[in-house]
Amino acid sequence: MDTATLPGGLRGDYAGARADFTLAPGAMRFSAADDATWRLLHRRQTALLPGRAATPLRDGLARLPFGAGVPDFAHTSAVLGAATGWSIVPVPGLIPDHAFFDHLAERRFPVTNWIRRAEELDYIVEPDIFHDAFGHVPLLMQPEFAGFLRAYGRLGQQAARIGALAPLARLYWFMVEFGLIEEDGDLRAYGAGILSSAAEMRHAVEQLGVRRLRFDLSRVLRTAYAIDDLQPTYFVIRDFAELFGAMRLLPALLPLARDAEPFPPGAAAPGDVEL
Ligand code: HBI
Ligand code: FE
Repeated sequence: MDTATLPGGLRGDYAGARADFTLAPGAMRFSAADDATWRLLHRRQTALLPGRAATPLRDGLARLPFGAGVPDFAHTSAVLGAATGWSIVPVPGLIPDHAFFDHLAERRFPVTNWIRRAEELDYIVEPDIFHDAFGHVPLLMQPEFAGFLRAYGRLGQQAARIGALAPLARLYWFMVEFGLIEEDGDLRAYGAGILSSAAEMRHAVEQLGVRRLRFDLSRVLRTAYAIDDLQPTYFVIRDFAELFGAMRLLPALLPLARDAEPFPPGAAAPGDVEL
């Protein structure tokens, strides 16, 4: 169990995980309190979506069985599979990059098999099932984005071989966790880290003084980020085709970004196009 590359103190059941870091589907035990926590988070975040969340995200969410309580993995995988061929697999929490990339490359999205405690409602360090399922799964119902994430997983395996995981992790952070998209001339959120957080949703879409930049792959690959605060910088795509198209440039840009000095979180950089 090579958990050596993981941060310490993770709360999930890593001892019970298999070599690919998945847990047996039956291993899940959610209490009535967990269901109540899920429903509270689901209700609060769903109320924030109109005028802030991207339409494909809202369309995907409407087709998923997420309203009654903590989602059932088999039922969610059946709906997701019919839409884009993806499934969700239970994991104890964050898993090593190589395992994560392997799952994405095979169209399996790792979803944590526990939910935050009531006192963690507004902020949790590790991704729990609400972040993973409510934040990431609805967009996996969208074929273009699902295709991008599979291509990302395949590239992760290559990036690991050339020591370019850091720039690739920045692409995931800015464009999967905190991505913004233009929609009919307005700004909309599609990143999972935004959609699963009330504070980040308002900050990303409405806060003044936040740096919102036109998506530029080289800039994203060189932009450092802090994981424990609201983001000072976001990147905005025109549509998912722009993000998908950028994947062609990655093999050439990854080694350059690997060897370049990263821009500090929130800093301006030459060539930035602010929105
Ligand atoms: N593990 N379960 C889980 N979920 C993630 O989003 C995740 C991960 N491991 C690594 C990781 N994300 C990022 O470092 C990616 O950039 C690889
Ligand atoms: Fe995430």
